[in-house]
Amino acid sequence: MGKSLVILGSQWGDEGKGKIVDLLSPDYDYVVRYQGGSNAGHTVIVGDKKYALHLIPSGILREGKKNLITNGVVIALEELIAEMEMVSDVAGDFEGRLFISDRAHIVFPYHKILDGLSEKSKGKDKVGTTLKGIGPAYMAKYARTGIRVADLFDPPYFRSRLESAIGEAKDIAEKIYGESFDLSVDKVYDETLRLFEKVQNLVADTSLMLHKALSRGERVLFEGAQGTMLDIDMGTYPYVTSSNASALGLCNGTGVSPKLIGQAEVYGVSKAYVTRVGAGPFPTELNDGIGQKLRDEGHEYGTTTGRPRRCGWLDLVALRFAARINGMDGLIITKLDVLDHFDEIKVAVAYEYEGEIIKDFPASLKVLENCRPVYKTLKGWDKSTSGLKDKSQLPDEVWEFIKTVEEETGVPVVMLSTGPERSEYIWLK
Ligand code: 2SA
Ligand code: MG
Repeated sequence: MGKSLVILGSQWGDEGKGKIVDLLSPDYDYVVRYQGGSNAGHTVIVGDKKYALHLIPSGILREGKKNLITNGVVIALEELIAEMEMVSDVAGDFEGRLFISDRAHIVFPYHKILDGLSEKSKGKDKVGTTLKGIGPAYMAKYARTGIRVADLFDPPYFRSRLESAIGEAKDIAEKIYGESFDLSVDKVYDETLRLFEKVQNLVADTSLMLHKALSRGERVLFEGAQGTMLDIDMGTYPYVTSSNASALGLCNGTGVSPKLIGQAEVYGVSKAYVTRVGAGPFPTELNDGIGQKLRDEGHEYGTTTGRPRRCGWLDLVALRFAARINGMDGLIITKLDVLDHFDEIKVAVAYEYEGEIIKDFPASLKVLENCRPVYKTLKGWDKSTSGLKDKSQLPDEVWEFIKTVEEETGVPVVMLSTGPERSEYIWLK
């Protein structure tokens, strides 16, 4: 009997969490998605097939694992069902394998419309959302106008909630954004119930399930989506997502006591460099040939939207911050091989702001925008690390890179991912 484990993004998302969760899931009984929605894009490669998961936990690709979508997630039913169809060849029967919280909120078409209108109205200050309706769905949840999975079992109640929600969404569109949209209550109502019929047998009290599982000492793997720096409370607000994408979201997102969650270990996943999609501060961003080389070598384009990702050197100020707020027990570094052919590799160890050295990640957007990274320059290794499986094969310069990361963050690097395949990794601990 081992501990449960939390895997989360230490940066701005796309750190390669999907592959890591898939890799580690054989040792766990449950895999749990607890926040975000179909804005996530977790890519897992199995043999010659590539699966891009958005809502379903990556454990679905492993036989016998129970996969939970808990109350903190916002669910677009049409996307959930499309995804179930996509993985059905490996997943087999979903009953007993996929569970959906009765307390999770539903993302409706009007949330997606409002996401688009909100972004449009912001002009050049837009957040660069995935347009999946995530922000408006969480807004509805906190405004207490949201509709939950449990409500769909009571069609008259659902219909009355839907009528007022659509009315309100139209009002917001007109009064705030000066635009109108056409969406009939009947159509959304019928379509939602038609889709719900396909998944209603999967609905469960996932809070209770998890409480029991953890109390019995069963092993749970919690799969974070997006990344710590996109966390609604601790990220680069307002350029964040609308959920707690750090470990801070675990209790409210699962409905499980901190006492039980606190027994789990926490591993943060970080690329060997940094990427970000969407707008917002990014102190180590490189708008030059080096940034382009990282993008090309790392194939840095969004899984959900195909957008080119912004690229830059590893930011250890941000990583130190992520290590602290998540209580990280270990770091997993992915895409090391993208750095294989650079003469020099830089890592930011501090920021300089108005002549002062800052080592703690600041809250203020203004301060962040004017922070200049203070780099430590490391020697490149100019050898291929792609696909390596044994730590004795790692060049000395890679060990130097790892040592710097460990010293600056105070967290041991426990694993390196050396390629997209399931088998391409090295345990260092
Ligand atoms: P949203 O849609 O409201 O959550 O957008 C708010 C911000 O959060 C960022 N965000 C992401 N960043 C990286 N990866 C994400 N998932 C997909 C992927 C994204 C894609 O894995 O590639 O395909 O483009 C993700 N989801 C949200 C978003 O860029 C905004 O900055
Ligand atoms: Mg992703």
